[in-house]
Amino acid sequence: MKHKNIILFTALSFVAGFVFSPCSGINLTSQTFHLKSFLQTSHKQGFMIGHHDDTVYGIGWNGDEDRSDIKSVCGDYPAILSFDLGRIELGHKQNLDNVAFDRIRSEAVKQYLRGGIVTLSWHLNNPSTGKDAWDVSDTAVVKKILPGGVLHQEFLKRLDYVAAFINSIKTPKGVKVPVLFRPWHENSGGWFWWGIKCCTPQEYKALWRMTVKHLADKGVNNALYVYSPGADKDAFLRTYPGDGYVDIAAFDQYQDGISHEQYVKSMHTMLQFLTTFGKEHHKPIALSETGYVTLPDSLWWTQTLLPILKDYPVTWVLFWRNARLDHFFAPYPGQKSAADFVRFYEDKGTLFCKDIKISY
Ligand code: BMA
Repeated sequence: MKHKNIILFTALSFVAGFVFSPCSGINLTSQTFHLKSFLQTSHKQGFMIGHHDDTVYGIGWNGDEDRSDIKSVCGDYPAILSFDLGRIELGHKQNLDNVAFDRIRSEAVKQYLRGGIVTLSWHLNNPSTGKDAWDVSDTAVVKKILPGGVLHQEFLKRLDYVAAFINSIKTPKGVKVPVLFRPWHENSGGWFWWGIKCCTPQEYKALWRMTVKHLADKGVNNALYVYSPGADKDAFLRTYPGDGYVDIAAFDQYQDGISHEQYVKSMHTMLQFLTTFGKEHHKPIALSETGYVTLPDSLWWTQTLLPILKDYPVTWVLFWRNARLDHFFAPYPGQKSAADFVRFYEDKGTLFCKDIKISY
């Protein structure tokens, strides 16, 4: 009975131009609701390809218009473009990787208008020490920013900058662009100030819920929330903020620092777990970051990644940034795995920008 009410309310609010999300109690814009519906079933067509900072720089270029290393290699943009909001919380004009927020906004709009999807991560500075996201020297930092903590009010102002930015991503016609917001990621590791070294599971969940609630209070109705700890199923469950606060269940796992065998094993373990979890909790699942830095294996795409993913209902797979010759995760023209990436692109299981059709 309750379920029927939700459907009815959803239908009514859709007519009114927004859609109530039974998850977080947020009135989603109709475009965001469409994206959410699309993500429920898109895995039946294949998994979408994503790349961080894809259209803002790559190997041997920076700031060019309409350029992308992935497009240069295979002829199409990724279905998902990822950008980072680190330092927006300080009111800065550029993020931690020197990409202007105005540029991120315009790239997000372009991606939406070409029918693609945008995701945002947030490597924010440590609000207690003022150092970067990797500063774990104050193990009480999360406690300090939660309600009742000495930095709580100050931290809400940082969240306000995020809300203002997400609210500001609009097409020339004034349509708010839906985004997949992925805060507080890789918390099962100890390298970020929101990770296991600096908060209890209860504090982490409180931080997550506070974030979702505060952004909603500030009018953010164009964000879906991606929860992505590391590849550790116990840790995934330990800090899961709850079905009402998460739209997509994901994880990050790289092949770096581990053997090929360890990578394959860890991916299968996590994907099997998430497949069951996703079905039980009605959440799409994703591999929100993966890659093999500098791609030393020329057949990595079709011999390692594709065989792992093909049997799971994975919604998207995202590769990290092409920052420099010792820190890139997608091929560029001439790179030794480029030919194999074209085979990966041609495989019917991979979805790039032109392969997806979202009825926004
Ligand atoms: C990390 C590295 C950093 C970068 C950060 C945010 O994984 O690539 O160099 O600053 O992501 O993009």
